[in-house]
Amino acid sequence: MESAYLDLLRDVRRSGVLKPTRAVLPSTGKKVDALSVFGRQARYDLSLGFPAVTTKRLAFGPVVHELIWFLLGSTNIAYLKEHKVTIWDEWADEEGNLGPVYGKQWRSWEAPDGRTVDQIDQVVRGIERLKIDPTDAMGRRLIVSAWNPSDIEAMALPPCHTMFQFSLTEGRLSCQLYQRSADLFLGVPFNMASYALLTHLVAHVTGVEVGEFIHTIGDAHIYTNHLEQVDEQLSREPYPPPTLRIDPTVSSLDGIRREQVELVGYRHHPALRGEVAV
Ligand code: THF
Repeated sequence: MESAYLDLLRDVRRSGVLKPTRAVLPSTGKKVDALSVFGRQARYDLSLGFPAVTTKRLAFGPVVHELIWFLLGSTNIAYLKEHKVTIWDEWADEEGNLGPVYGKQWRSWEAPDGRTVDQIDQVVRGIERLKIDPTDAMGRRLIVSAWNPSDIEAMALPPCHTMFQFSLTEGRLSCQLYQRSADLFLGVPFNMASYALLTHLVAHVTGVEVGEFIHTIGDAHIYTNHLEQVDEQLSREPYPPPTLRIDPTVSSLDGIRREQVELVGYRHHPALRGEVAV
């Protein structure tokens, strides 16, 4: 299941170009370099299992909470803090605000005339229409964009997951993400799980089966402070993937709770720690 991920990790480890970056390590305050390639794609067939990495421990709880937080439309880390999720702390200001990041753009993108657009709701309604009429105009327009050029400067960090598109084909829902920048060791296992979970949830509430998650990446990199961990990870043999269980009473993307989704049969190698570059 995770072989596409491991192949990409191995590819960048072997043939990435060493480049300086803008990011610093909080522990040293120094800039960190990365091995980097440009333009890659990995595919995961969600009908075969959930793409949680097994070659290290995936912190699935934080993945679920982060996605619930995006779906709440929130851009303040208060919800994450309440649930002891710290992954956005480094970017928040003193009040916990991140500016108009994912939650804002997904749920209430501001139009020039003052209306707001709920892109997630539009996608769900589009899929409902496609179930009735496969020729509906939404067929190739099931798109959510977090990249809002006029809001970028107000964001703590311009979105790494810039846009995603769903496709409903023969009753199966696939999702393709375009990620402009991907921290292969720390972020990508998280990101894969997050979008796979979102695809499962959207399929669940619209009553369709899951298809593929397709991860298209712009700059795919390994920070040099993660190289030892990556070598250890690449020496490990993956386990069979877990499956995802969603509480059958979940009927909407609004109000989903952490306990309503779980990984079943998640067998994994020990955790590998790494410091996040900010
Ligand atoms: N910046 C960088 N450099 N890498 C990223 O992955 C990243 N993100 C988000 C925004 N900027 C980024 C933040 N998401 C972790 C995971 C996701 C993050 C940030 C940090 C992390 O440290 N994960 C650890 C611990 C998880 C835990 O137990 O809480 C891990 O081992 O997975 C990409 O979306």
